[in-house]
Amino acid sequence: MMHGRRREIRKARWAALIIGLSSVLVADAAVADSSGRPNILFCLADDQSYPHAGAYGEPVIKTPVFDRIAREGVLFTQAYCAAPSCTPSRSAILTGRDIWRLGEGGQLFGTLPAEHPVYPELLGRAGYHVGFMGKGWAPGNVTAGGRASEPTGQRFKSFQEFIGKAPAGKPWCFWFGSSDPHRGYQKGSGVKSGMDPAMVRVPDIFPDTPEVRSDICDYFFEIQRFDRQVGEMLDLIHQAGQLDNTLVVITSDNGMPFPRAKANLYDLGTRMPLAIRWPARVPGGRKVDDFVNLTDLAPTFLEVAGLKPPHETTGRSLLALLETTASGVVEPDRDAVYTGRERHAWCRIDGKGYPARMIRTRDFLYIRNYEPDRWPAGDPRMVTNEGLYGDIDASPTKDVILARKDSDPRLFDLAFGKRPREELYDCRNDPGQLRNLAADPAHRKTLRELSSRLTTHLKATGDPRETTGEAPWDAWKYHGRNNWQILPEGQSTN
Ligand SMILES: [Ca+2]
Repeated sequence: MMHGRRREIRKARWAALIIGLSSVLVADAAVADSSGRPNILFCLADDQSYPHAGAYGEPVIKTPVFDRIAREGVLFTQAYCAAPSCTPSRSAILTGRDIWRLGEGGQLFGTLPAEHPVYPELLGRAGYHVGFMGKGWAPGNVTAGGRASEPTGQRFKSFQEFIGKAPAGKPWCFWFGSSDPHRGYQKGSGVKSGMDPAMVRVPDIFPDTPEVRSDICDYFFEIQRFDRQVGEMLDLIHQAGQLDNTLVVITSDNGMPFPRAKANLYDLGTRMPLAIRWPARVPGGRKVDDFVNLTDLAPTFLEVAGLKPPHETTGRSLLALLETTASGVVEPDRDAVYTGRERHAWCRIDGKGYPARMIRTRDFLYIRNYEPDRWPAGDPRMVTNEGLYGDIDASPTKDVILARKDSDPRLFDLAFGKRPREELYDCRNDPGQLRNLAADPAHRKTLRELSSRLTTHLKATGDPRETTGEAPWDAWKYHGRNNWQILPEGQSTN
């Protein structure tokens, strides 16, 4: 866990680097690739959930850049990350592989073993000018897995520097990893900027209090900053005359840093904003309801560059879908996604994780918790940087739910309590995913079907949880700082 203040300083530095870039003309910019391969600009928010962008109808937040990409390109309504946690989600984006195929790349503060090729490396070998700025593959230890360099390519101080150094005649591929809207926040910044907290749509899982509304505004405030920064980069590409043949992707690595969101397999943890624009080949103005996983991006980037994805890839290229003129359901077999989680923060005795997998279809969410005796949000006897329940970032909203434990035990239990081995939610009638129907006889058939489908997928993709029953994750090294203490028996406040 990065200390909040240090993170703020780092974020302020990034903001300072980018502000003002739009006024700088790019001299001698690279001309388009002679073979027609597009540039690729990948913009990744840090902890932003669906539907928190203007294009999805969210009334308070203003994201004109995301909305433009959606309007002139394709807006996805059912996009999911591969894991609701920074490092594994980024490992999956970079490799196009499910987290259970990535060894130590599948958990927070792990390492990404060199045996798993990443798309920036493959594009670099194919002649692309590759770089990144901000948060790349992180947090974790790059070299422990046998890599000599960052999986996201060469680090640049700014996008201006990167694009200025792009060789003529070569396409480029850039990863912009924002640290927004990751915590910490400047408390009250959202409301102070003019947002009306009364207009905020408070998800069902949070108590509707002034503190929670303000906390959500602070989160929106940071998403808006990310959006502006992407806009400044688009201005530079426009000035270079390359916007038409640049594939622009805007999405997020995992859900909002609030209870039962980030580090959880519910929609607030896994369902992502996603918009893609590429005027040269992608008809715009479309909304697509197919279920896509962010693992689909790496094979997409490889395909537009004329490369085949490596054999181990589980994602499926989106190119055919992008090149149609269709809206709604375009490829009917994209009717489900599978995601999972292992260890997130170091917040259980002996560093144990909370292993779980899920399948999300249009109507249902089914979750399998492999160790239901463990605490899903962290052990209540373990004090971490994030307080108790260390898988959930310290926050005003977390404090409100903890303080209301006795007056609102239902929300407390949903956020922090133990969970049964199986969970089933009817997303049509319970979009907040609060009523577990796994024990409901009326849903037994659905439960069996989804359970079977999940098992089949996990076995087919080689998940050790289902194939050998081995679970190496808990024994793997955690490359973060472990600041924690265990309270004596009986001293836990919860
Ligand atoms: Ca994140």
